[in-house]
Amino acid sequence: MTLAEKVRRAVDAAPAVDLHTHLFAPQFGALNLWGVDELLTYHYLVAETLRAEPSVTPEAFYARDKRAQADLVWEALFVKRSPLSEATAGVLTVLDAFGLESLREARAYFASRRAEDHLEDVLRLAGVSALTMTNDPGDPLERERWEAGAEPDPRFHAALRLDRLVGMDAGVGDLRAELDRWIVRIKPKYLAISLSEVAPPPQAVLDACRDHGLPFAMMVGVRRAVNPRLAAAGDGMSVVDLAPLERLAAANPDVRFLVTTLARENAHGLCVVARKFANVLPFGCWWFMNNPSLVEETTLLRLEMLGPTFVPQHSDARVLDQLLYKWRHARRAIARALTRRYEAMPVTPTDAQIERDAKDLTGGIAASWLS
Ligand code: FIX
Ligand code: ZN
Repeated sequence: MTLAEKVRRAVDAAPAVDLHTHLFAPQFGALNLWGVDELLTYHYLVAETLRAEPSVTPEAFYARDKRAQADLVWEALFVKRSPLSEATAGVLTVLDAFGLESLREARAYFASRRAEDHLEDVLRLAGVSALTMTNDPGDPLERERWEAGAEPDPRFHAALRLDRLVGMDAGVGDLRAELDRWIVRIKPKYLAISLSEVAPPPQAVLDACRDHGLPFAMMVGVRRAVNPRLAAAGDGMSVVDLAPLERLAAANPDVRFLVTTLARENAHGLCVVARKFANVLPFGCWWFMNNPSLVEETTLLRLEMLGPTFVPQHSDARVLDQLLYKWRHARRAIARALTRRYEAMPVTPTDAQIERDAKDLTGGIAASWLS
């Protein structure tokens, strides 16, 4: 077996711990999305469809029901054109994993599945042992579930998302009391926010993280609603200044920061910050970075600058079945980057070394930050 094959096998076999998704445990009812129509109406594909078919206005697209939107996406991106983009390739990887060849066959298959069985199959096929949700108490549907006493499947960890809670118009009187209340209720593994620029969070957030021993995740570089007509598909990105992150990490050595950036241009700078501050963990290739070429490039860069002390990828899945493609594709890119680093070593790594590194990178390091 070649070195590349050994690494590929080890990375494929290593359980993934998914640090950031938008999935919900089955206990959240309709918030738990799965099936081919959900896959096809993923906002990445909506953006690609509206680009490929400019005669369809965003308003006309969103006026259709979900099944009709999915039909349009299928026709535009899979029938009239070859599915060459990463998001379209992802749909094909999912269909292939279940041996499905057409939209019709896929719809019949998903309609025949029981949610519980489907969850087990997807987690097993994707090799995901645990994942983190994005839990927003500002979302009325979600809030209702938590307040009704939802206890999520133990493989689904909670993460308290603060975008709305600390937003300008949140109207939260006593933020610290509100944070404590939600931390006790949902038992999050970390607190998180998405930002256009790195900005220090309110003191109450840092204090809550410190007192509860929870990391604070910052997802940096998103510019919301650059094209509001596209709704969920309308966000853009920007390159950010990472100096405020250095100041934040230096001023709060007892708080752990999980950080991901949206711009390719920030990947290198984030590695430099992480070299200076052990309380900063670079994680994942977020959203517009989640392309196989960029995942491989970024993982190689991080290995070169940090060794195996970062989390190469999270899925950001919104639809359960996406775990299959996001992890399958990420594993290939991670394995390629790891192989290149082993090839640069003067001695061949042992099987045990390869296995250890693969496990650390796909799940071990993420798990240690979640414990
Ligand atoms: O803010 C986030 O967590 C983003 O990942 C999402 O808002 C975004 O819509 C997404 O799904 C990206 O993959
Ligand atoms: Zn996300």
